[in-house]
Amino acid sequence: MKKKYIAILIILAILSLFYFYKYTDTESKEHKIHIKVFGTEYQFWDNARVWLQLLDDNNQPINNATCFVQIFYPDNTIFVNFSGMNFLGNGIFAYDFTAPNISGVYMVITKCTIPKLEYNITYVNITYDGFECGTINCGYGWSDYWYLSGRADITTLGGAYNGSYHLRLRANNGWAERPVNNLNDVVNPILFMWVKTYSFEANEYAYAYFWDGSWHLLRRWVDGEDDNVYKIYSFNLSGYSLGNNIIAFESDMSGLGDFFYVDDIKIQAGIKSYYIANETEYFIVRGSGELHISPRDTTEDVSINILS
Ligand SMILES: [Ca+2]
Ligand SMILES: [Ca+2]
Repeated sequence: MKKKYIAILIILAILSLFYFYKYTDTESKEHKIHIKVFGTEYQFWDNARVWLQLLDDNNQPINNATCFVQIFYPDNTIFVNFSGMNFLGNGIFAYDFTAPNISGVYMVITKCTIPKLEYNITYVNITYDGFECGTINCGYGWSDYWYLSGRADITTLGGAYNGSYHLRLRANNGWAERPVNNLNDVVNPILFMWVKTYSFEANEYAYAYFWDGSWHLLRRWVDGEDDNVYKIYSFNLSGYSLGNNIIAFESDMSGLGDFFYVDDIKIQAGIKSYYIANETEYFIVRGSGELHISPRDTTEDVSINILS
C-alpha cells in the first residue's frame, strides 16, 4: 500500500559556514560578514529551495548583495551552475527548483558579491553633562540618571566651571555614577572633564573611574593639586571594552570642608557614516551546504521523515 508522507518539515541542520571579509574603510577597521546556507530534505519532483542569509557583524541583514548558487548531483556532476538567487528580504536569498529524480546528498555552493563600503568619520560630542538643569538628568548621551550617594550633590555652591551648576563630592563617602549610551560603534572615544579640588591634606583623595565590566581607575587627585582652580582632564577610552560603560567619581577626604568638583563632562568620538565607495568593487562571500533528495514511494535513503 502506498504510504503517504507528511510534508518534510524538518530542516536538516545543514552545514553553516561563516566567512569573514573586511570592508576596506578609511580607518582600516574590520567589518565582518556572516553567511549561513540552508538546504532541506525533498522527494522527487518536490518544489525544492535552498537559501542563505547574509548578516553583518551587528547581526543586521545585508540586502544589497547579488547571490548565485551551484548545486551538484550526488555523483558530483553539476545540476545547477551558478544560477542567480532571488532576494526575499532581511538578507535572505533563495533559489527554487524542482527536485530531480535522483536520490542522495546534493552539495550546494553559494557565492555572493557585496558592494564595498567605506565610511566617513565625523567627530562629535556624543555624551555631555554641564549639570545646568540642576539635578541628576541633565545632558545627553547617557542611558540613565546620575546615581548619587553619601556626600555627593549637584549644586551652585563653590563656583561652577561653566554656567551655574556642577557636581560636588565631599567627605569620605561621596559617590556619583552615570551609565553612558552604547559606545560599541564609535571611533576613538575620549572622555573630557573639568575638575577642581580644594582643601585636601595628606592621605585625602578623590577618584574618577570607568566601568567596562570591571572598574578601572582613570585618575586619583591628591594633596598639593587642590588649588580650587578648574582644569581639564582627558582620558582615551579606546583601550576599554566599550558597550555597557559607567563613569563614576568617589571622594575619600576627611570632612565637609574638603571639595571635589566636576563640570562639563563629555565624551568626544567619531561617528561612522557608511556609503558605497565604488560600484565596480565588490567583496565575494562564499558558503556551502547540502540538501537531501529521496524517492517519493519508499523510505529508502530518507534519513528523516514523518509517516502518517
Ligand atoms: Ca555647569
Ligand atoms: Ca581635610
